[in-house]
Amino acid sequence: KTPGFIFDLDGVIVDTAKYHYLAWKKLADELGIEFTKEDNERFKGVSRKRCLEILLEMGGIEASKEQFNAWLLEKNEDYLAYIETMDETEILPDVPKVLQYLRTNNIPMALGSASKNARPILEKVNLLSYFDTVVDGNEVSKAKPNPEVFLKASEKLGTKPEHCVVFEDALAGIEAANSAGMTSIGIGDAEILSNAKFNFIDFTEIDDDFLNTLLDG
Ligand code: B16
Ligand code: MG
Repeated sequence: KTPGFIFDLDGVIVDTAKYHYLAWKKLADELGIEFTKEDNERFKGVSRKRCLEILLEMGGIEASKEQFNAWLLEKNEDYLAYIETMDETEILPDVPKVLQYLRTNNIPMALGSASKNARPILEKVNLLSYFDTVVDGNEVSKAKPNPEVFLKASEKLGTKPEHCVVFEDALAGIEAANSAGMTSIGIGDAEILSNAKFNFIDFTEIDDDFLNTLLDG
């Protein structure tokens, strides 16, 4: 059996959280809502729509459907302006090393992200070609911790969920991987991602020996 490897995007492959933060902060300032970096933590792995709902709840603001959609659009346009100039230098440390090792071993790979902008970001940082399939926010309706995004990725890879390995930086993402019956690998603070099967600060800690243990099942 060949395992399938599934990667989250933001916080695993690139740090787009800082651009999401700037775009949300700009909107929050306009609406007179206080929004800090700590608040932004709650937005990680969460869909754009749900993020705006949370922001408006924080400010006690009720919006019509039209107004809600206009703010969603505004946030995304600002975000797109921030990521416009992204390039390879924004790839998180040692990610290409791991992707290259897996490719050399003919391991099927998928992206599993809540972002509707996942594909253009992978193109900008020149990593799209590593992925056999991309499952992103345009294809899923149920947000993490619902396992839909990862189950879809395993289906598209043709790999059973129990043979899939998921790299995630968000608690909700680890929960999603676990409830899909997949091997979860937390990237980031092990205390926050305490429900992951394995934990690493980043990909510099992941060596070929560890990957081989995953490949052997
Ligand atoms: P977009 P991931 C998530 O990406 C981000 O962590 C989250 O902060 C963001 O709101 C979400 O994508 C939607 O992004 O506005 O581009 O559709 O971590 O699931 O790769
Ligand atoms: Mg993430």
